[in-house]
Amino acid sequence: MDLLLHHYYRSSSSWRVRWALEEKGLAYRAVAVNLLASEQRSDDYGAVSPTAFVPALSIDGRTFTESVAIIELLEELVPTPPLRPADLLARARMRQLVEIVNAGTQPLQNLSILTRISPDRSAQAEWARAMIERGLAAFSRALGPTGGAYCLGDDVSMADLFLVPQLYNARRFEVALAPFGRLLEIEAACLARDACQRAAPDAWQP
Ligand SMILES: N[C@@H](CCC(=O)N[C@@H](CS)C(=O)NCC(=O)O)C(=O)O
Repeated sequence: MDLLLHHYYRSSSSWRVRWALEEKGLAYRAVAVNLLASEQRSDDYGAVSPTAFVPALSIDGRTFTESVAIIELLEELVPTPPLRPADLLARARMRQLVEIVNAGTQPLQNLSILTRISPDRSAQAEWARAMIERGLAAFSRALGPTGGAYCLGDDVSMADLFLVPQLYNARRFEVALAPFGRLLEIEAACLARDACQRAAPDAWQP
């Protein structure tokens, strides 16, 4: 399988996909799209992605965007190790957690939204902080009391792949994380994984 990833090192959605690729031990080529230089809105990248967002993953020449769709496709193409629980109710809980980040948190603090909220950087940051705090609180409530190192027990899952990059964004926007102790424990367990570290922004910083 020939895999080509368009991504940005600091993009949380890109980290999700890099991490899935690493967990599955898949080799891939990567092309950096510099969001701060607005490369996502270039004609060249417009030919890759219909949304002008990263990530985009090309699999044998066919390109897919949206990290949920990409990771679910990888899961179907390469089922082991699994990133979704087999139990259907646990899988639904996982999707709920994924969407709290994917639909309910990250889009509201995305660069293209922040610049429309206000031209003022501190007003943008204040908005982003409020949205992230709200999202993490919802994630914590949805998680409930869990056993095991990860969101859904002893096995890493897509829920973790969405949580940890969102916590990274939370720090960038100086969200107070003390109320989210359980999430920080899960994050520490995830960051101890080689696959997570290989996918992390630090490993890709130009
Ligand atoms: N739901 C999309 C979100 C993609 C997204 O928002 N990507 C951000 C970086 S994390 C982006 O490209 N932002 C560029 C912009 O806002 O112009 C996914 O999961 O792939």
